[in-house]
Formats: sequence, structure tokens, C-alpha cells
Amino acid sequence: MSANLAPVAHHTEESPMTDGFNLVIDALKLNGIKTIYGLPGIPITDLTRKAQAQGLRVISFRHEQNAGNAAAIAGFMTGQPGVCLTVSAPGFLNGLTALANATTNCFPMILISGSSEREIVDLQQGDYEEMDQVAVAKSLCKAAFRVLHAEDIGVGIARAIRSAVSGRPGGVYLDLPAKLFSQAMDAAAGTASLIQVVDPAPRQIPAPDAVQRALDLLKGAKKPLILLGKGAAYARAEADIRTLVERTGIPYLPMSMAKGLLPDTHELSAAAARSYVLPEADVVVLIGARLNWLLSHGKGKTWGGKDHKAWGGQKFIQIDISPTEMDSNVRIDAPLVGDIGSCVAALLAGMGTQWPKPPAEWLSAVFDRRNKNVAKMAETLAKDPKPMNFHSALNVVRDIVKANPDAMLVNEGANALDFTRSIVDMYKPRKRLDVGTWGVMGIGMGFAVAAAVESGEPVIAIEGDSAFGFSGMEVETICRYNLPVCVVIFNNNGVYRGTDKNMGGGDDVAPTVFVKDARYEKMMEAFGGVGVYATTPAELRKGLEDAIRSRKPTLINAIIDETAGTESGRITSLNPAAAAKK
Ligand code: FYN
Ligand code: ADP
Repeated sequence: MSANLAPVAHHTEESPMTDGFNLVIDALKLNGIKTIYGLPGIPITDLTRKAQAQGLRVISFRHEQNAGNAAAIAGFMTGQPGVCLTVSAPGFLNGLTALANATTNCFPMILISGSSEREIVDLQQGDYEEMDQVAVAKSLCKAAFRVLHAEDIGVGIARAIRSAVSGRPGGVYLDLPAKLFSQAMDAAAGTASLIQVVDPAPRQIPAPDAVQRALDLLKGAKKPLILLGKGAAYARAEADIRTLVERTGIPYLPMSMAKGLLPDTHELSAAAARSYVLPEADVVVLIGARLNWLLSHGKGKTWGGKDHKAWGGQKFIQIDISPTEMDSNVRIDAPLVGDIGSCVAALLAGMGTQWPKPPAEWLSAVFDRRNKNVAKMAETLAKDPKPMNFHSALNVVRDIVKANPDAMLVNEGANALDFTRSIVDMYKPRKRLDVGTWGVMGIGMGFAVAAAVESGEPVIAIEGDSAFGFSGMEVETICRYNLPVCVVIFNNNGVYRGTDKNMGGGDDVAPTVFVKDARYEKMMEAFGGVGVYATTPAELRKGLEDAIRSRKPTLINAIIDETAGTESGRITSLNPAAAAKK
């Protein structure tokens, strides 16, 4: 029975009442949610107003996808589900890309959308923004729930929180029909119906025999390698992971968002010897990294296989909270299922304080290769070409991040992404936020807003000019909340680069080409922020230093040689035309 139909005899004249609006807000607050990322409109406008009035921070965006991306990355940064709030059908759909991306990346997030009247939706009678949103969301997230009665709001939010953060984290959809918000119920009963979730992401302890199996395999390794993924960053297990790396002396390779888990300058980092260590290693310890496309599925030429599908001969130890991740691409010889913190702690306990170092030949081969690559990179970075290119511009960003290791770095694009990943060292965990598992464009401004809100630190967003376009309108949001975000657009006049020609010879420019010399910095000025037009590394450096010092919203339009980019960056092989030639 719905709460507003409950017999009035249960209430005295004076007994205070509450309603759906208040119960949603109270349930979120009770569970430690501090910020809602969203976009107001029917039917959730008043929810955003009331939430703000009751002490939740409401960050209001210009497009739901950016609000959703903000919530998702807030989830990654904090380990608490990021909450995104949208209107019904179209607003919900706009948020759904971010929800699906969060699920794919294992970021905990809850997308809450208002929805139209169930009776009309289910009979398909044509309501305002009519859509069966739960049905649509289901296949794109970990779980989807709908709450119809005010007294179930507490349970609905508890289930959403548990689903988002327990086990493998991911996106959850929570459907709140318009009618729910005005449903009234006795305030005391309402309070009693709320649930403060106890231990939302319980530790999962690995089985002792699985730990022993992993240690036995590792002990026999001649060329061991540790591979750190963003799951390890999310798990906040950096202290024990560092001990594991240092006690074993095993070289490690960070995936993109695991950079900084240990400082990239750590003596055991093999990041600059990637294409050497993957095919050469004999035992690989995967910690919170999946053997997906970013790791060539654990096989093929990247791993020393004789053709693109062949196994390279490596044995794998995989630490992951999801048992079904094991064997998803190649055989996992020692699966270690549990939360990363518990698994790494169990490995350390099983090892004792002494563990044999890897053979010296392996270490010298890896670090010789790494040192050569680092020296080669240093030579390239020292050049000062005219016009500026990715390397000379990123040399500046590299210095600025080194001087400000607490700053957050957001990164998207193709070349702008790939060059930044290998050039800009990270020094602290969870500081680098990027396109992740899907290689999705459009995360930039949403991530930048949340990075500033959640950390309070300055944010540097290194953006390809194409990538920026997907979320560029949020510079207004950045100015409105006066966030310390410095957007740097690597402007080479197009997708990949600006020199492509129309292959048909017509008047239109090529599909990958943009307006030449676009003045992106004026977008930031339009909303009261600082715009900088930078054609040299010195101008870029000054712009970045000023932005970090002043904490003013800043957009630096960094003009890059328009011939500098390569098609698809470092993933050219995935482009069908290139793949066909192989
Ligand atoms: C790395 N490298 C370095 C350093 N760090 N050299 C010198 N100094 C330092 N500090 C070297 C490293 O050894 C590699 O050279 C190269 O730089 C690139 O390193 P990276 O980035 O680790 O490796 P790679 O091959 O690019 O990584 C593969 C990948 C990555 C799939 C994990 O490309 C990736 O994350 N791609 C995501 C792409 C994406 O999502 N794009 C968005 C779509 S854009 P070698 O060892 O010589 O190889 C739409 O078009
Ligand atoms: P990357 O892209 O950096 O390689 P992935 O997103 O592929 O990283 O992998 C992250 C993995 O981490 C996922 O398989 C996920 O199940 C796992 N994971 C996330 N959080 C935890 C945790 N707390 N404990 C164990 N595994 C985790």
C-alpha cells in the first residue's frame, strides 16, 4: 500500500509528516553522500533545491553526460558511489552513457532519474518524457531499481549503494517516479525506514591455498613482472603494493590510471620499457588490471606470441575481486580472488620478510632498456621546435605536475592522451583520470569538475581539441562554481591533426578538420574566467603557473603544429584500414 493512502488513524493531528523529497535527501545524507552532480528539470527541480537547502552540495551541469561523468569519477576518487541526478527520458538517456562507462570502468556510481507516471508509461499512452527507464538501463549497469512508495526509499537507496560499491564496483540505476516525491508519510516512520548501510564494500579474504599457489608460482619465476591497474588505485592499497614491489624487487608496469600509485620515477618502474617487458616476462602478477584490449588480451605479438592470437608463454597470477574475470582471455594459472588490499596483505604475510630478488640478468635487461628510452625521451623533450609540438608542450606540463604533485590531471584525446601518458610522470595515487577502458571521448570537463570538487586541489585538464568539444560547454560550470581548473587544449586544428584533405575534392573540409586557429580561450573569457593564447612553451608555462597560483578558472589554447598528430595516436592498429594491411 502506498504511504499516502495509509489510514490517517495512525497519525495524530500534530504528528509531523515527511515526504519523498525529504526521505531521498535524508537517505543520501545518512549514507555520507555529500554531493549531487546533476541537471535540474521536471520532475527533480525541487529535489535539487531542497537538497541544497538541506546541506547537500548540488553541482548543476549543462548536459547530463558531463554530470554523470563527474559522478562516476567522484566514485573512483572516493570509493563512495558518485550520485548523478537527471530528469526523465532524454535527460536519463544523456546520463546513461556515463553510467555505462562507469560500469565498464568499475567506478561506483548511482544514476538517479525522475520518471513519468508508471500507469501511463506501462500502457504506452504517451506521457511527458515517457520511457520505461528501468528496462533501458538494465543491460548497461550492475543493477537497476525502481521505488514506488515513500516507505521504500530507504531500502532503494541502500540497495543502490551496496550494488555500486560491493564486489566489482559499477554503475547502478535508481528510478524515482515523479509521484513518489510528493508522497507523504509520518516523519518518525519515515526516519525509521531509512537504512545506514553497514560495511557497504565488505573485504573479501582470499583462500589460503590460492595465496600459496600464487607464491609458489612467483617463487619459480626467472623474469617476473607486476602489472598494476586502476583497480589497484581504486582499492587504496598503495602502501602494501609498494611493500610488495620493494620486498620482491620485481619490476612493475602501471596501466594508465595506475600511474602514480607508486611514483613514476620509482627505481623499479618498467613503464618506459613496456614493449620489452611484456613479451619477455615469464610470470606476470596482475593487480586490478584486466587482460582486455589495453593489454592485447594477454596474447599475440605484444606478449611475444608468434602471431596476433598466439599465447606468448607467460604464466599469470591475477588478483581481482571478480572470480569470473579469471580465464576471460588466457589461462590464469594462479587466480587470487578477493579484494586487493586483503590479497596483497596475504601475499606479504605468506612471503615473510625475506624473498629472493629476481635474477640480475632480468633486472639489468629491463632497466637498461628503460634507461635508454628515458634518455631518448629527455633528448626529444629538450628540443624547442617552431611551431610547438606535443613534446615541447608536454615538457612544460611534466615540470608543472612535478612541482605540484597534488594537482589532479585529467586527460583525453588521441595523441594528446597518448603523449601525455608517457611523458607526464605522476607522483601520487588516483591523480591521473582519463578515458579508461572504453577510450571514451567526452569525460574531460565532467571529470575536471568532480576532480576539483572532491579533492580541493588544482586540476589540469590536458585536452585534444576534438575531445574538448564533447564537453566544452561546461567551462561555464567551472566558472559558475569558481573551480581551480586549468583546461589546456592542444589545438592542432582537427581530429588527430588539421591537415587532412577532402578526398572527393569538394568545398567541404575533410571530416577530421576543424576551423583553423579557433580561439577556444575566448569561451572561458565569455564566462569570466581567464583565457590564454599560447604559441610557445614559455607562454604555456606562464599560463599554467598563473592558473595554479591564482586558482582561477583558466583555459589555455595551446597552438600545436597542425601536422604533429598521427592517425588514431598509438592505437592505429585498431583502425580497420590499418588492420586490413597487416
Ligand atoms: C612510457 N614510455 C616512456 C616513458 N613511459 N618512454 C620514456 N620515458 C617514459 N617515462 C614508452 C613506453 O615504453 C612505450 O614505448 C611508449 O612510451 C608508450 O608507452 P605506453 O603509453 O605505456 O604504451 P602504449 O603502447 O601506448 O600502451 C598501450 C595501451 C595504450 C593500449 C595501454 O596505448 C593506451 O592506454 N591506449 C589508450 C588509447 C585510447 O584510449 N585512445 C583514445 C581513443 S582516441 P615502447 O616500449 O617502445 O612501446 C580515438 O581515436
Ligand atoms: P586497467 O584499465 O587499469 O587495466 P581495469 O579496469 O581493466 O584496469 O581493471 C580493474 C580491475 O580491478 C577489475 O577487474 C575489477 O574487478 C578490479 N577491482 C576493482 N576494485 C577492486 C578491489 N577493491 N579489489 C580487487 N579487485 C578490484
